[in-house]
Amino acid sequence: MAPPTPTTPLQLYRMPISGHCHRVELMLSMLGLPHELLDVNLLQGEHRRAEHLALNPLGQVPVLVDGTLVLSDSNGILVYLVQRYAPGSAWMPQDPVGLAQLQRWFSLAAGLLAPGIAAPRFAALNGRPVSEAAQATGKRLLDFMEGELEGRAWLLGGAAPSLADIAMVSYTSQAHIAGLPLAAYPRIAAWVARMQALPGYVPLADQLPAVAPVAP
Ligand SMILES: N[C@@H](CCC(=O)N[C@@H](CS)C(=O)NCC(=O)O)C(=O)O
Repeated sequence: MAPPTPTTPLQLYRMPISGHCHRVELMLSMLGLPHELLDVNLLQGEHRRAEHLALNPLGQVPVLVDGTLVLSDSNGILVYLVQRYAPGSAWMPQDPVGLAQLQRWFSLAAGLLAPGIAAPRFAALNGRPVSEAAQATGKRLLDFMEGELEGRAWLLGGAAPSLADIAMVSYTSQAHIAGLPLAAYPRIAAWVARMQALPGYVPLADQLPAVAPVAP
């Protein structure tokens, strides 16, 4: 039986510079799912407004709305999109070992990636100094990834990319902004280029949204 197609466009509440949001946007785009992007400006506190808290009481983006279904958490949303709209595809392994390895990358995408690359990148985008401790965390992660990519095109191995690649690529593609240039990591740089060459790849923003002037 063919997987369902959405009857109305999926809605992604996101902030364009957020890699957490970008990984969901990537999956929507690569699966060819109709969707609309709704910007939530965190710098202006829009994630703390009642309308957004009604969608996600944690006050975070991304949030995906699919009809009456409202989902938060980027990695959870990735799992939903594949299981609902591309079940049985290479995006998500089904065997016990493959699933365990995917979960490991999800944990890294929710773990070391945030303090190690996302946080120093965000500091740099804001013109703030980048902490050496954060960079050391980012370096630990990149060293690990470089090792994992030895002899592999994709993070889980195999012939096709998976959700592990989707979860990791957004922030990693802008590690240079965090002061961690990928020139030092040739396998990661080649992997990012492979991801960026996939049909449906959309770039992650690298500029903060303009902040509306505050009334005096
Ligand atoms: N575990 C969440 C984390 C999402 C997250 O940290 N979102 C940030 C933007 S990148 C956010 O909304 N921060 C606002 C806040 O926590 O107050 C996910 O993977 O979706």
